[in-house]
Amino acid sequence: MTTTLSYRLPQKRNLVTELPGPQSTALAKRRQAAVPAAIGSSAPVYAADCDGGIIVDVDGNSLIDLGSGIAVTTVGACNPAVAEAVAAQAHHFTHTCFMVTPYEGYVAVAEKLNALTPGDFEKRTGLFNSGAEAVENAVKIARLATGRNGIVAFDHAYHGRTNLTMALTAKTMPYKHNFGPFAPEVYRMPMSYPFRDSFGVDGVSAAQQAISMIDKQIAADSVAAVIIEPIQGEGGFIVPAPGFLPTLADWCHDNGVVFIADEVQAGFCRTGSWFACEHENVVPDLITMAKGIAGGMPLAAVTGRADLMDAVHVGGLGGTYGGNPVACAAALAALDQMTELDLAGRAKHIGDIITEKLTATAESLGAQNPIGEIRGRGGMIAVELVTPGTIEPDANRAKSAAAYAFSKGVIALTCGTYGNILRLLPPLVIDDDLLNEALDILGDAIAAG
Ligand code: PLZ
Repeated sequence: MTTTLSYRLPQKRNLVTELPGPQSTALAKRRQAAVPAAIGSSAPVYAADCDGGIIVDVDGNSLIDLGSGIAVTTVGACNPAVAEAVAAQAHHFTHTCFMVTPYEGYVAVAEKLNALTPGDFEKRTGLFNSGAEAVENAVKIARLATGRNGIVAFDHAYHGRTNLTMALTAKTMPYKHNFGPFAPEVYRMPMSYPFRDSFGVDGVSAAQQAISMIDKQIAADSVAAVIIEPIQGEGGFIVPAPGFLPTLADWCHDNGVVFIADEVQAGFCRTGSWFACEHENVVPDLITMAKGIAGGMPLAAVTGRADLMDAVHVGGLGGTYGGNPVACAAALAALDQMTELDLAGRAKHIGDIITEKLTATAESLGAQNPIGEIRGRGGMIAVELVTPGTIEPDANRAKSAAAYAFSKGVIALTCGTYGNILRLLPPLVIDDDLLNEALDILGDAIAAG
């Protein structure tokens, strides 16, 4: 890599107490009395400081971060350019409400996203606060612009926790269970999941099956939009087989259906390109974005074809905080950092390191190897754990491997419909040595069962 990364905190794992330590345990006690148990934490040490690939907790432990706060801190959690932009903006104004007194930062973020997203047609961008809110707005726009109601989502999909996005999300526990009734006119189709479905790497046939089901169950002229994560996140870092996304996008195009790419998790250099749909040259009509966009500040966006976006009546979209000026300043700095530090290039480099190391782990375990598949792109890699010699999901192994890694100071998240996936999404500014150390520990964690 040509870019040199610099850090404020030492990029070294260092444990000085058991995890969680006494200070974190004391905070957990206060939390228990103040915060509902429904809101969980997968690595329950309380953060005191973060930089690069390191999270320092309140007891002085330094842990290695392989989760980026669920794919958010792509440029680091204290990127100096972001921190300066946030402070500078906060000294002038933290809020006016773009719907009351607008400001340049919002317009500049919109211009930037219109230029960065795929498609050489005229675009518009609306800014919101969370991934779920971006998805809600994309659906509103698609319905209004087409005059149709039906929305197609996929098996294993995750789109959020609001009422409409719960309806779009596939998995009931923990996201939907007993939270219904859900929004109507949402239809679920089979996803291409090469490791598990009968189509394997034949993405075109997998898409044709979904299309024929859409035709039979809904009819194209009742479908407003197809929404899909180009690489599914919470569902298990599922990369659809080649041809799946382009075939669906073509069908949408031919039938006046809005193709929405939910890039909330996979966007912003995470997969080795600005957006995951670019790997197959898919050009969505609308793209939803959040997470990595603003270096950790809450911001989300819908970018898409001007004719769709401008179909909505004046006043039809908005929200008090949408496109907050501090978040916009952070986004402008974070997006510049992605280019300056070549984070798309670093994502590929990180993906190569992870894949090579975990492949070696899998080989070293011989007949006892529980790694069914290592997949993903760039800095978004999944390890799917199974009973050795089968494709039977092994959720316990994922749980115990994550727990083992945590006990050694490595934060690794799990995901997947079957809960059997370790997902790696380190900050893209993680140092190579630190990443390698984390992977050694993760290898031991997987082997330990
Ligand atoms: N679309 C593709 O990945 C958020 C959820 C964590 P919000 N994923 C992390 C959890 O358990 O709540 C996500 C996503 C995709 C939409 C969303 C929703 O984004 O910013 O969490 O609303």
